[in-house]
Amino acid sequence: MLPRKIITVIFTTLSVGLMGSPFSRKGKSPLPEKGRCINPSKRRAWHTLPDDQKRTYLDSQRCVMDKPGTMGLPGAKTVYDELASNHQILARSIHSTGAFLPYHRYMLHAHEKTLRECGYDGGLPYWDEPHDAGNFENSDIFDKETGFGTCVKGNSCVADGPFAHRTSSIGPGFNLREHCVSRNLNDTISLWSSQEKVDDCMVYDRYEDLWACLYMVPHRGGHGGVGGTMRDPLGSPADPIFYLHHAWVDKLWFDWQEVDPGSRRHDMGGPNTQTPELGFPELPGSTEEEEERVFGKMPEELRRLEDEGTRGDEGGGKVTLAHVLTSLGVIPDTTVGDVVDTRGGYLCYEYV
Ligand SMILES: *[C@@H]1O[C@H](CO)[C@@H](O)[C@H](O)[C@H]1NC(C)=O
Ligand SMILES: [Cu+2]
Repeated sequence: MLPRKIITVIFTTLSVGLMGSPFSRKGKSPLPEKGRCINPSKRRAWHTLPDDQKRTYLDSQRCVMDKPGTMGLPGAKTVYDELASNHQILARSIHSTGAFLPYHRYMLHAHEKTLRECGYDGGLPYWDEPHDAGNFENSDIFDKETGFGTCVKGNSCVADGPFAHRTSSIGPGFNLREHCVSRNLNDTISLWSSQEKVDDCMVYDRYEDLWACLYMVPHRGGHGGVGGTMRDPLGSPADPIFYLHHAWVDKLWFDWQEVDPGSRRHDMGGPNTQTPELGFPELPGSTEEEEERVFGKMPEELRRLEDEGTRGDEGGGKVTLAHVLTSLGVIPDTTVGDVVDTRGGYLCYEYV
């Protein structure tokens, strides 16, 4: 099935067996402190990075995209595709649910690991979208030498820069059909990523309101502003700009938490699953209608993996700190509680 997952389970069992009992017998703390975070990596805005750092990031990104995948996930030919595949399979439990922010934070962490294996040792960059809102057209993030390639009006395949002529077999929607990575700039929609729209969300005091606001407005500003592949709610990670966009969304959650870390870092909520009558709230029609008209019928093997990844998500329930985050074996599963603090030990970074 998924060999790496089985290995993960074995390792987890082993390490609990090795570390748990001897420590507790001696009456010391039952487990060594779980990864302390002493020197958090710094996540910086792309437009502030020197060109050589931009190039290092882009080179590592290409390295991940050129490595053959090992997980056997449907449509995933490369290591890079494996997270895109996860995003497609689990799409309905990680969008318009309370797990939206924690899952994408976990996904960024997995993404960072893949880059590390390709020699990248800096902090993940983020796209400071308010800096470019309403003017994605002139953003230096789309530079064809030191950026992600030109983003043009009118849907077209990315034709220059480090990711020119890339294709993906994850998507569109639930399809597993090879298609080019495309963009279709819209600076009307990119205004949803403006500081004003961000501020509208930051007024909320409860996670339950925050996530929904970030999801519906600034998050969609980046996806719809870039357009093309980025506009596909399922297959969007095929465009590597996805990770810089989501690092920014993650920063918004981080910034909100920093206002009152004592309570906001542990504030969680939002529904566990999409409401079937609503599906994706930004799209017309129910889950079933979306599958018929927007995404295409979900193939059986994807459905089986979706079931596997969402077991335990009760319909009608709320997302809690105990909620499990899975990448179907790409990296070990964890819980929401492990990702709420970016300097908590499981994670070790901060936005500067
Ligand atoms: C940009 O998006 C807006 C809002 O969805 C839409 O009305 C408009 O037609 C789009 N512009 C282009 C050029 O596609
Ligand atoms: Cu997503």
